[in-house]
Amino acid sequence: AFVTDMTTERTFIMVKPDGVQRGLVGEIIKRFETRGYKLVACKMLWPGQDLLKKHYAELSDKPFFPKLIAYMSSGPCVPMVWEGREVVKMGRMMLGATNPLQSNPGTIRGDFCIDVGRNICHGSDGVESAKREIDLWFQPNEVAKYESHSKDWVY
Ligand code: FUP
Repeated sequence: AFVTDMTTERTFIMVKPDGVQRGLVGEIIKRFETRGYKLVACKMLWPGQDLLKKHYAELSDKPFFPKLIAYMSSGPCVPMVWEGREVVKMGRMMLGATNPLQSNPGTIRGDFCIDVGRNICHGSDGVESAKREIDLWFQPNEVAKYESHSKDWVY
Protein backbone atom coordinates (compact mmCIF):
# COMPACT_ATOMS: atom_id res chain seq x y z
CA ALA A 1 0.00 0.00 0.00
CA PHE A 2 1.19 3.50 -0.76
CA VAL A 3 -0.42 5.23 2.16
CA THR A 4 -0.93 4.72 5.88
CA ASP A 5 -3.89 5.51 8.09
CA MET A 6 -2.13 8.66 9.29
CA THR A 7 -3.63 10.50 6.35
CA THR A 8 -7.11 9.04 6.76
CA GLU A 9 -9.84 11.38 7.83
CA ARG A 10 -13.59 10.89 8.18
CA THR A 11 -16.54 13.11 7.47
CA PHE A 12 -20.27 12.92 7.99
CA ILE A 13 -22.32 13.36 4.82
CA MET A 14 -26.10 13.11 4.87
CA VAL A 15 -28.64 13.12 2.07
CA LYS A 16 -31.54 15.23 3.35
CA PRO A 17 -35.25 14.34 2.86
CA ASP A 18 -35.54 16.27 -0.43
CA GLY A 19 -32.47 14.49 -1.79
CA VAL A 20 -33.99 11.12 -0.88
CA GLN A 21 -37.40 12.01 -2.36
CA ARG A 22 -35.82 13.29 -5.57
CA GLY A 23 -33.86 10.07 -6.04
CA LEU A 24 -30.43 11.68 -5.66
CA VAL A 25 -28.96 9.21 -3.13
CA GLY A 26 -27.12 7.19 -5.78
CA GLU A 27 -25.83 10.29 -7.56
CA ILE A 28 -24.38 11.69 -4.32
CA ILE A 29 -22.82 8.36 -3.33
CA LYS A 30 -21.42 7.95 -6.84
CA ARG A 31 -19.57 11.28 -6.72
CA PHE A 32 -17.78 10.38 -3.49
CA GLU A 33 -17.01 6.84 -4.67
CA THR A 34 -15.63 7.88 -8.03
CA ARG A 35 -13.55 10.63 -6.45
CA GLY A 36 -11.81 7.90 -4.49
CA TYR A 37 -13.39 8.17 -1.07
CA LYS A 38 -14.42 5.11 0.89
CA LEU A 39 -17.89 4.55 2.28
CA VAL A 40 -17.59 3.15 5.82
CA ALA A 41 -21.13 3.73 7.15
CA CYS A 42 -24.52 4.27 5.56
CA LYS A 43 -28.18 3.84 6.56
CA MET A 44 -31.64 5.21 5.99
CA LEU A 45 -33.26 6.86 8.96
CA TRP A 46 -36.27 9.14 9.49
CA PRO A 47 -34.79 11.41 12.16
CA GLY A 48 -36.83 12.68 15.09
CA GLN A 49 -36.79 16.26 16.32
CA ASP A 50 -34.59 15.48 19.35
CA LEU A 51 -31.78 14.09 17.19
CA LEU A 52 -32.04 17.00 14.74
CA LYS A 53 -32.01 19.59 17.51
CA LYS A 54 -28.77 18.04 18.80
CA HIS A 55 -27.31 17.92 15.29
CA TYR A 56 -28.12 21.60 14.67
CA ALA A 57 -27.63 22.79 18.28
CA GLU A 58 -25.33 25.62 17.14
CA LEU A 59 -28.15 27.09 15.06
CA SER A 60 -30.86 27.03 17.74
CA ASP A 61 -30.95 30.84 17.96
CA LYS A 62 -31.35 31.36 14.21
CA PRO A 63 -34.70 32.57 12.86
CA PHE A 64 -34.77 29.70 10.34
CA PHE A 65 -34.22 27.02 13.03
CA PRO A 66 -37.88 25.86 13.36
CA LYS A 67 -38.24 25.58 9.58
CA LEU A 68 -34.92 23.74 9.36
CA ILE A 69 -36.04 21.16 11.95
CA ALA A 70 -39.42 20.76 10.20
CA TYR A 71 -37.71 20.25 6.83
CA MET A 72 -35.16 17.79 8.13
CA SER A 73 -37.79 15.74 9.99
CA SER A 74 -40.16 15.65 6.99
CA GLY A 75 -38.86 12.34 5.63
CA PRO A 76 -36.11 9.77 5.70
CA CYS A 77 -32.47 10.84 5.43
CA VAL A 78 -29.39 8.85 4.40
CA PRO A 79 -26.55 9.57 6.85
CA MET A 80 -23.12 8.30 5.79
CA VAL A 81 -19.50 8.28 6.89
CA TRP A 82 -16.86 8.76 4.20
CA GLU A 83 -13.17 8.20 4.69
CA GLY A 84 -10.08 9.41 2.85
CA ARG A 85 -7.47 12.09 2.48
CA GLU A 86 -8.81 15.55 3.42
CA VAL A 87 -12.35 14.26 3.01
CA VAL A 88 -13.84 16.92 5.34
CA LYS A 89 -12.65 19.85 3.24
CA MET A 90 -13.12 18.08 -0.07
CA GLY A 91 -16.60 16.92 0.95
CA ARG A 92 -17.61 20.55 1.54
CA MET A 93 -16.11 21.51 -1.79
CA MET A 94 -17.99 18.71 -3.56
CA LEU A 95 -21.27 19.76 -1.90
CA GLY A 96 -20.89 23.44 -2.80
CA ALA A 97 -21.91 26.48 -0.74
CA THR A 98 -24.66 26.27 1.89
CA ASN A 99 -26.78 28.51 -0.34
CA PRO A 100 -27.23 26.66 -3.65
CA LEU A 101 -27.43 29.97 -5.49
CA GLN A 102 -23.80 30.51 -4.50
CA SER A 103 -22.78 26.95 -5.41
CA ASN A 104 -20.75 26.55 -8.56
CA PRO A 105 -22.00 24.27 -11.32
CA GLY A 106 -20.18 20.97 -10.92
CA THR A 107 -20.87 20.83 -7.21
CA ILE A 108 -23.74 18.69 -5.91
CA ARG A 109 -25.83 21.69 -4.85
CA GLY A 110 -24.73 23.69 -7.87
CA ASP A 111 -26.02 20.92 -10.12
CA PHE A 112 -29.22 19.88 -8.34
CA CYS A 113 -30.82 22.63 -6.24
CA ILE A 114 -31.69 26.32 -5.91
CA ASP A 115 -33.09 26.84 -2.38
CA VAL A 116 -31.06 27.14 0.85
CA GLY A 117 -33.99 25.58 2.72
CA ARG A 118 -33.91 22.56 0.36
CA ASN A 119 -30.22 22.03 -0.21
CA ILE A 120 -30.36 18.19 -0.46
CA CYS A 121 -27.27 17.25 1.53
CA HIS A 122 -25.22 17.98 4.61
CA GLY A 123 -21.46 17.81 5.12
CA SER A 124 -19.42 18.39 8.27
CA ASP A 125 -17.65 21.76 8.36
CA GLY A 126 -14.55 20.57 10.25
CA VAL A 127 -12.74 17.54 11.61
CA GLU A 128 -14.08 18.12 15.13
CA SER A 129 -17.70 18.57 14.04
CA ALA A 130 -17.33 15.47 11.85
CA LYS A 131 -16.37 13.44 14.94
CA ARG A 132 -19.29 14.86 16.88
CA GLU A 133 -21.79 14.20 14.08
CA ILE A 134 -20.54 10.65 13.40
CA ASP A 135 -20.93 9.83 17.12
CA LEU A 136 -24.40 11.39 17.14
CA TRP A 137 -25.78 9.50 14.12
CA PHE A 138 -23.93 6.16 14.29
CA GLN A 139 -23.16 3.47 16.83
CA PRO A 140 -19.49 2.38 16.74
CA ASN A 141 -20.49 -1.04 15.33
CA GLU A 142 -22.26 0.64 12.40
CA VAL A 143 -18.95 2.00 11.07
CA ALA A 144 -17.13 -0.67 9.07
CA LYS A 145 -13.42 -1.38 8.96
CA TYR A 146 -12.30 -2.90 5.68
CA GLU A 147 -9.63 -2.57 3.03
CA SER A 148 -10.59 -0.79 -0.16
CA HIS A 149 -9.04 -2.21 -3.32
CA SER A 150 -9.04 1.22 -4.97
CA LYS A 151 -6.75 2.62 -2.29
CA ASP A 152 -3.51 1.77 -4.09
CA TRP A 153 -4.78 3.48 -7.24
CA VAL A 154 -6.26 6.70 -5.91
CA TYR A 155 -3.46 7.56 -3.48
P1 FUP B 1 -23.88 24.04 6.54
O1 FUP B 1 -22.65 24.00 7.40
O2 FUP B 1 -23.58 24.16 5.07
O3 FUP B 1 -24.84 22.91 6.84
O4 FUP B 1 -24.63 25.39 6.89
P2 FUP B 1 -25.24 25.91 8.27
O5 FUP B 1 -24.79 25.06 9.41
O6 FUP B 1 -25.01 27.38 8.34
O7 FUP B 1 -26.81 25.70 8.02
C1 FUP B 1 -27.39 24.45 8.20
C2 FUP B 1 -28.63 24.37 7.37
O8 FUP B 1 -29.54 25.39 7.73
C3 FUP B 1 -28.39 24.56 5.88
F1 FUP B 1 -28.01 23.43 5.27
C4 FUP B 1 -29.71 25.07 5.40
C5 FUP B 1 -30.28 25.81 6.60
N1 FUP B 1 -30.19 27.27 6.44
C6 FUP B 1 -31.32 27.95 6.09
O9 FUP B 1 -32.39 27.37 5.91
N2 FUP B 1 -31.23 29.31 5.95
C7 FUP B 1 -30.07 30.00 6.13
O10 FUP B 1 -30.05 31.22 5.98
C8 FUP B 1 -28.91 29.26 6.48
C9 FUP B 1 -29.02 27.92 6.63
